[in-house]
Amino acid sequence: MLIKTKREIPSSEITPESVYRNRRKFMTDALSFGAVGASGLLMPGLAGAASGDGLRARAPADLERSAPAQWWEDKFSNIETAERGGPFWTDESLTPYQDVVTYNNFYEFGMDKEDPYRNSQSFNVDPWSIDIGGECAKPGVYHLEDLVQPAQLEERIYRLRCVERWSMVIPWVGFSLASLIERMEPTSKAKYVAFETLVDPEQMPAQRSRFSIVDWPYREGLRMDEAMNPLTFLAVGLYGNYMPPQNGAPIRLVVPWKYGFKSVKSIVKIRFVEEEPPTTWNMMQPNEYGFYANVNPNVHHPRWRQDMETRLPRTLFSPSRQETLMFNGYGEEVAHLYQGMDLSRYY
Ligand SMILES: Nc1nc2c(c(=O)[nH]1)N[C@H]1C(S)=C(S)[C@@H](COP(=O)(O)O)O[C@H]1N2
Ligand SMILES: [Mo]
Repeated sequence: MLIKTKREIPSSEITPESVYRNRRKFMTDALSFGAVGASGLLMPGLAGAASGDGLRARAPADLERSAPAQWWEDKFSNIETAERGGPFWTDESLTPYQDVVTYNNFYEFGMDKEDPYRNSQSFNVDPWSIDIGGECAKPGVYHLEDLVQPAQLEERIYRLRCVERWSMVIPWVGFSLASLIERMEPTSKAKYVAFETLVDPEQMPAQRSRFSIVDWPYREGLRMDEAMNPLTFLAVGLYGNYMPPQNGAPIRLVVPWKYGFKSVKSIVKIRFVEEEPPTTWNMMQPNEYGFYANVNPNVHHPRWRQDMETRLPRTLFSPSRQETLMFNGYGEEVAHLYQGMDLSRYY
C-alpha cells in the first residue's frame, strides 16, 4: 500500500518565481545557518525521520519556506511514501541532512568532499532539458518539466554505498527510471542505457582546470534489465524537497545496489545503445572500477577490502563501522540479474 503525505506550504509563500532560483536561495539560506541548522532549524519532521519513519522524512524548515513554482509545487505536495518494510524503505537511521548535502562526490565541482557544496551554490539548472535518443521510437530533447510531469513523485529511502567505503541512508524523491524508459519505447536493439552529465566549464570549475583527471562528460551506463529494475530511480529531490546542486540537481540517477559512482548526477543526455557504453571510472582505472560495480563484500578493490563500511556520520565516539551486504542489501530484488555471472570477473 502506498500512503500519501501532504506537505503544507502556506499559499502566501508561493510566488511565481522559478523553483530553481528559490531552491538555490534556500540552499544558501539553509547552509549559511550552518550549526544552527543542526539544532533549531532541522525540524521535528527530520527528527522523526531519523527514527526511520519514512512518513516523516521531510525537509528542514527553511527548505520548506522556499516557494516553488506551481508545477513543482504540485509534484512535491503529494509525494507517495514507500511502504514500510518494502524494498524502497529501510528502518535504518537517516543520514542527517547536513551530512547528505556537505559530504559529496561531484568531481565537476572539485575533488574534496566539501567542494561540491562550496562551489555549486550558483549552479543554474533552469531551464534544463535532457537529450534522449538512440534505439528508441521517441527520441527528442525533452524539457525536464515534461519528463517529470506525468510521473507521480514518490519517496524512497535507500542506502548509498560509495566504493570508498562510506555509506549513507537518504530519503530521495523521484520516479522509476523504468517509467521514463517505457515512454521512450526502446527498440529490441536497445541492450544498454548510457547517461551523461552536463559539460559547462563556466559553471563547473573542475572542467576548466588543467589538472582535471576526468575526461568529461562524466559518463555512466546500465544494462537494459538493470535500468528497468524497479529499484532503479531518477531522483529530483531529497528530504522532501528539490535536489541540492551538490547532490546532482536537477535530476540524477540512484542505483542503490551498485557503488555510488554509477549514480550519475545532473543528467543531460540519455542514449539507448546496442553495446556496453564507456563509463567514467572504468575508463580511468579499468582494473579498479568495472562496468557492473555491484556492491560486493567478497570482491575487493585492488587497494582496499570491501567487506566493511563506515555509515556516516562518523563521530569520535562512534566509528559507525558495519558490515557491507551483498548487493548493498538488495539481493532479493537484483540477484537474479546476475545469475551465472562470475562477479569477480564482472566487477
Ligand atoms: N556527474 C557526476 N556524478 C557522480 C559523481 C561525479 O563525480 N560526477 N560521483 C559519483 C560518486 S563516486 C558517488 S559516491 C555519488 C555521490 O552522491 P552524493 O554526493 O549525492 O552522496 O555520486 C556519483 N555521481
Ligand atoms: Mo563514490
